[in-house]
Amino acid sequence: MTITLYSGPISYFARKSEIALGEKGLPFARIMVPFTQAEGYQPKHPDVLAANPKAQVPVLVDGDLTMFDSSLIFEYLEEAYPEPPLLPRDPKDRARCRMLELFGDEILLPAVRPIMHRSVPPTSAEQRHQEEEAGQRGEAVLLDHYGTLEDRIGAAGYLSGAFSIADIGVFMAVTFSLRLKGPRLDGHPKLAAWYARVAGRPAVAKVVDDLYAADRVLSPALYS
Ligand SMILES: N[C@@H](CCC(=O)N[C@@H](CS)C(=O)NCC(=O)O)C(=O)O
Repeated sequence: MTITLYSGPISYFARKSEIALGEKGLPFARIMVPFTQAEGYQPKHPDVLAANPKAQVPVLVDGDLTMFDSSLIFEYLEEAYPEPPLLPRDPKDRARCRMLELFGDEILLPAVRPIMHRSVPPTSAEQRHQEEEAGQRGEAVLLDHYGTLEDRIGAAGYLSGAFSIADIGVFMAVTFSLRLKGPRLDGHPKLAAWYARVAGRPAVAKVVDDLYAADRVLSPALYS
């Protein structure tokens, strides 16, 4: 039975799910919900409204299961389709891996939010100046976290043993920062090498190419 994923063209969380499905080699039908910079996720897709009380993507349908939330989708995919694994085996290592995935969503992404204004044209020079002041504070926080992550890359070249959901989460946050012209990784050579390593994985590259293709259409302010 085919898996269906409701995704969004520049949805941080839905693109995480796409990477996990790709890494596990699971074919899926993708339904892109409407998104524009002006209207956001309006109008909401009726299937997403029916499936998720938070009215958010990703939503995954697998047979008689309909579920939402990218981290819960990781958990489901790992249990239902264990090979190849996207979490370590040892319970404590699994806990560490989950915390790093959460670090991407709940620590890095909030530091990226203050630069999200860059994806739309400025309404006034004064407003953009104020937005950029907040943005620069976010960038300083990000750089601080990059320093921490620099020491977290393990012997296998990934964040939590072999490639895992920790890499997917942190990679997506760093990708969002880079697409929003956030701080470059040059000052953090191990993190930069990790980023290139993750970006080079076929399942990741496919999603990133697709994300940037959508972004060039939806966020011309970033590409002018
Ligand atoms: N914790 C959720 C967050 C999902 C989320 O915020 N999705 C965004 C797109 S990246 C969304 O659908 N936003 C529309 C809205 O909140 O109205 C997850 O991990 O899936």
